[in-house]
Amino acid sequence: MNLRLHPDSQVKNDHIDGFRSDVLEGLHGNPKKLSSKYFYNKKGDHLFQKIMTMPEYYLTKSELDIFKNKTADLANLITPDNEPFDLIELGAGDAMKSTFLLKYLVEKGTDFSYMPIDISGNILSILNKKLSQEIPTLKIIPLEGEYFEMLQKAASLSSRRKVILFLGSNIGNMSLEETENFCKDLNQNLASDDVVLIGFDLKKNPHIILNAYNDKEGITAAFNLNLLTRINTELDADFDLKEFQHYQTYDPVSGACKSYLVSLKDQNVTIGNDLISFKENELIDMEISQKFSPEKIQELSEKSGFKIIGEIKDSKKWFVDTVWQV
Ligand code: AVJ
Repeated sequence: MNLRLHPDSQVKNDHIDGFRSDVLEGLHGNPKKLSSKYFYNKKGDHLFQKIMTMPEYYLTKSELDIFKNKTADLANLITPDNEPFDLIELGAGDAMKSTFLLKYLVEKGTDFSYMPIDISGNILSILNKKLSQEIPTLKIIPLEGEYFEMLQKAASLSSRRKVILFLGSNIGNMSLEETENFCKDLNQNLASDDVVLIGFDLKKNPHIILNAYNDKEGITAAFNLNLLTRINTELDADFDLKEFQHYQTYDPVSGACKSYLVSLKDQNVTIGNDLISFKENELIDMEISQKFSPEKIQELSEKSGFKIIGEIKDSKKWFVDTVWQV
């Protein structure tokens, strides 16, 4: 595997500068936009862990059902011959689901290293600590940063066959166009026996989907608002959190589940030396969590040059883990 730099990652050698310029560019645009990849600071990691335990947030439970109860099937799809390989996880988080697969492979005596990639150094150190206790013999190489940058790093550390995990419908945080480009890039940079395990949240009753992102307790709202707090502290800004309100939508036709923050009045916000003006009811586009039909998944794989060699659904058939080969 010989990965190119993703165009996105080339400008971002410095963490804060990338954050500042992304935020300013997004808020100077029309419509205003912030990137959900910045949700994951320490507080954001904690809020997302709370989201995963909410009864409404079925995604984690559905995929956990697959990883817990269909572990052998998963292992068979990604490593049919049990030959040595590297297991790279994009957006690993706390690796709660993948731990079941890791344990299974270690018990089977499979020779592999685990390379979790995440944008949050905080969650990676939690993961590292937890996994070294739970599976002491596992070789863990945590990689903090953006997906493609760290994939390249992983490829430079080892030349074994790659199995890439991209779970939790993390792929849904990109627009459909970005998703297609991402999959094409991935395809161009993998060797022919490498595989990618991608988790997709499937279209289902729209109430179930909307409720997962619109909890009464306001945890999802706090998760969104936390990005404004992060901008306040890290970029010297003065967002008044009381004057922004979370608004969630789901369009069952396109499958786009989107979150916004609504400005509750005409107001100015300063970010360092920059001034951003909001009209009353003006929106900040915060996050997309795209939902997929089986046909769309098939189409995406074909357009990006992959072949789907297997898929496993949870018992409710709400979520699917698919295995893609070049
Ligand atoms: C971590 C990207 C899979 O989009 O479902 C949860 C993030 N946002 N609730 C998702 C999220 C609001 C989550 N992913």
